[in-house]
Amino acid sequence: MNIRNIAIIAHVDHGKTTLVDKILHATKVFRENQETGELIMDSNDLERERGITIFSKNVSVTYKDFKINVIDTPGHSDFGGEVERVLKMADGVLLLVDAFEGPMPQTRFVLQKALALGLKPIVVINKVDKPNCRPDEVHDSVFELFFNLDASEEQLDFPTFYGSGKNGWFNSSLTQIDNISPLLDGIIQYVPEPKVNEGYSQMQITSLDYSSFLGRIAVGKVARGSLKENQQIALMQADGSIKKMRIKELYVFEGMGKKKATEVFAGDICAVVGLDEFNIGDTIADAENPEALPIISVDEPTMSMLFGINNSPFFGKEGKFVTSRHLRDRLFKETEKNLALRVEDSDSADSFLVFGRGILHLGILIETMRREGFELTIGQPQVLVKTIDGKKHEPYENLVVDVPQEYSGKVIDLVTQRKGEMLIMETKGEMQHLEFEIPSRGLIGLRSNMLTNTAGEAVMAHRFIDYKPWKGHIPGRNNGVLLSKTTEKTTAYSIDKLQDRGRFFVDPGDEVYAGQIIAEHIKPGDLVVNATEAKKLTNHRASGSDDASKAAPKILMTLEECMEYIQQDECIEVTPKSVRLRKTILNEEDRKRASKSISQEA
Ligand SMILES: Nc1nc2c(ncn2[C@@H]2O[C@H](COP(=O)(O)OP(=O)(O)OP(=O)(O)O)[C@@H](O)[C@H]2O)c(=O)[nH]1
Ligand SMILES: [Mg+2]
Repeated sequence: MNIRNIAIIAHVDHGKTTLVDKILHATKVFRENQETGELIMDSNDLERERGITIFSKNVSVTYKDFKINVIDTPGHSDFGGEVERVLKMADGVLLLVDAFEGPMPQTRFVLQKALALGLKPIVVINKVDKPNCRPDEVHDSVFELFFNLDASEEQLDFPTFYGSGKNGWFNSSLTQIDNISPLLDGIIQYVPEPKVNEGYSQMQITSLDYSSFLGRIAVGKVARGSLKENQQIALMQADGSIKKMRIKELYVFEGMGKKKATEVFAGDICAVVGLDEFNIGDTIADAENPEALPIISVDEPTMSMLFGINNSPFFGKEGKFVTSRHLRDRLFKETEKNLALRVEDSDSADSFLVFGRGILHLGILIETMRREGFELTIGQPQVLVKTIDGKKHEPYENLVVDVPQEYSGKVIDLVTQRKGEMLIMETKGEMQHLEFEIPSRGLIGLRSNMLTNTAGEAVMAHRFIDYKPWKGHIPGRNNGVLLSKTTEKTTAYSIDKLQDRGRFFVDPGDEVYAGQIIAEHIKPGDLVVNATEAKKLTNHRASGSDDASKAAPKILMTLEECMEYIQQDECIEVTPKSVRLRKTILNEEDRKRASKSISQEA
């Protein structure tokens, strides 16, 4: 059977998963009338809640005697390393670009990777149903991007399709139709068939799947020869070691699932069951004539956080896994599949340094662990500095902000305060398009500030560029916090009284502890307050009105917002049920002493 292997790549939210959904429908993967719902591909709980793709996924459809293996990839920049790896399974890519937004930082990154692998992209200008979209202009800027990324003549001559994944059509022109057949025909026509090399078995493991029945499953494209059920193979690892083992079962992708196979030939994407211990990047090779494929290089981490056991007074109340042993085992296990993650022991036996690609990358791990029943203490995210030629260097990123004209001044101010430099400013429809270069440090906490300052209208995206010289002091949070003086239940009475002091993170009736951050102070500087006082009882009780709280509803922050919010001397307590902000040193006296000794050192 003829095979086509394509990966769908794009900036976050440009519509990759929606397109995969439409491909599944168009090729009748589902029974007639089968209830499927939206974005069935984002199947993981966290993906559904956040509306983003975290893990790349394989599906396979049949169209006109062709088997098309489709790989959906995540668009968020923290998962760029994952995209880079799975591109190794593809012989072509669909580069999706939003017809309004045009190429964004991650468009550039994924395209660059695809071009470097010699793939010839098909460009899909998506979302042409959006009002004010500019498909022709976007097409021109995509061409310019190819050109700037040194695309070859052949790559520059890319085919373009236009349409709307949401409305279920794609065409080679802007003429609206009612299906996606032109795009499917385009895939068959423009994506080359996979190279089929004869010879001894060879497959590089480029991704990983889990099954509760089968355990860890190795996924990759068979590069040479074939793989057979029960075959004796050599697993060749990055450190040069070679382990002999046997393939228990083989699967190929079919629809959204997998189908058992006895032999899988070069060119097809295959899932291997029964390998004891393997890592992504390992080569499955012929047992007698083992030859490894080149090692996959992975993006270096740019950020670190301290993960510790929960040492708050509420320790152990809500979680199942609370010891440093649990924590350590879980973190090291994660590094087996989470390639961009690194874990190191710290000076303390109760905490570990976890290195990742960004706030979201680490946030997803914390959220996953909390759902598994872990309790943790998380420290402030730190960017990784490097010494290059004897000088301190830090990661820099490209930051793109699209914002209505009237707010552009504010955005520029905000980014400049954080040591960003503006590179580009241009008008895009009714929006102002701004591009900056900014130290990654400056990005931490920027998003929420940006949204408050632009009435929620700013759309921002950023992407790591390189390490560059240290840019000096960047101001942290402006406001101080209100800290609880006591360990008790907060009362409506106290919180009411403190309304003009700060904006609360807790509701009346919540249990709090001394040293917990319960509100943002309206001014700089921290304040220890009593939020747990009960109202003095009097004989005269105004009927009813006493209990009615006038307190504003508490501010809800996501885990990632909390990660960006806290300062050096603060941390986050994460349990399956709660996320609490706190000072690292809970006792007021100890805290004062510590901050004194720090300011003396400085
Ligand atoms: N107007 C419009 N919206 C679309 C279209 N295609 C997708 N969307 C919407 O855009 C949002 C993102 O779509 P997804 O398919 O999840 O985007 P994605 O590229 O997979 O996003 P990530 O996996 O997070 O990178 C969803 O709200 C979709 O409904 C389209 O053609 N037109
Ligand atoms: Mg997606």
